[in-house]
Amino acid sequence: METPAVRLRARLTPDRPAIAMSAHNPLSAKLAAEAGFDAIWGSGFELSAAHAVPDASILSWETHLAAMREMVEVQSAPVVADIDTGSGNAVNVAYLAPRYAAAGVAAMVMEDKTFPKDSSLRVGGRQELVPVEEFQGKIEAARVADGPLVIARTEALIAGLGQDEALKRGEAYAEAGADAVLIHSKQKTPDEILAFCRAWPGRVPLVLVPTSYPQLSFKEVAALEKVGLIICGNHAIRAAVAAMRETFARILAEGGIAGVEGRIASVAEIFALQGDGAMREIEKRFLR
Ligand code: SPV
Ligand code: MG
Repeated sequence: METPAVRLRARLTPDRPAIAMSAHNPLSAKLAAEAGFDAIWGSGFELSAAHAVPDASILSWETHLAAMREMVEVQSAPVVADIDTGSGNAVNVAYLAPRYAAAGVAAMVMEDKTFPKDSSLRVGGRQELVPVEEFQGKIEAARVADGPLVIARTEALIAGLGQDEALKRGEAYAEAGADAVLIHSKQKTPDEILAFCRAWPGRVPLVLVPTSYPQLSFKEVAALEKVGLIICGNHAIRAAVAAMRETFARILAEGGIAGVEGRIASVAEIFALQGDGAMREIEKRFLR
């Protein structure tokens, strides 16, 4: 059966990693798919930012799940859902996973931090990890027959526990049934991640989120032959914020909207993104 998970698994090719773009609503997901990204990253950071709250388990899982369902509905690239810690223990995960499966997501990324989580990128953030065995139980609870892939994310490097602990955790998570392992780092250079990738035994593909070390190109990652998916973690919301700030400031500074006209999307473009063409078909067929 060609489920979103099956499609995504076939694209986790370490000699040519899939590239996912972050999204915070259906429109950004649609734009990412239109641009040609292989997958959509249903980012908790972006969704939290879009609600103007911290990425610290403030939004409910229902809010995140609803956003994932809406992203699946409006475009056809596989959606990789960032379920953070799974909102609790393995029991919570066992109830969440079928709901994400029903929403049509291709994969769920679950991290080994304690609930409530704090953002990995936050300076001085709370980065406490659950015991390995506990997280293995959560991975097992996340697996649904014919459901989303389970990508286990270790925060061992983020928590400052070092490469040996990160490798131990990654291997234990693959052993528990994870389809891929996301290894995250907030070092400003890729050295820590490159060392981890080279030491990784390759039982399952790795996933990287190179926000902190943007100098690492996709080509360099492909050359490692260990990474199946590269996630651009927050580029949709950062692009949107920068564009809105610039436009808003210019309108006020210029005392009118004429100056920004050629720099922003046209109303016709927005109609097209809203699916106006499809609605016209419906009108033709059914409106009497
Ligand atoms: C997210 O985008 O929500 C992530 C990636 O989990 S990071 O913010 O780098 O932790
Ligand atoms: Mg997140």
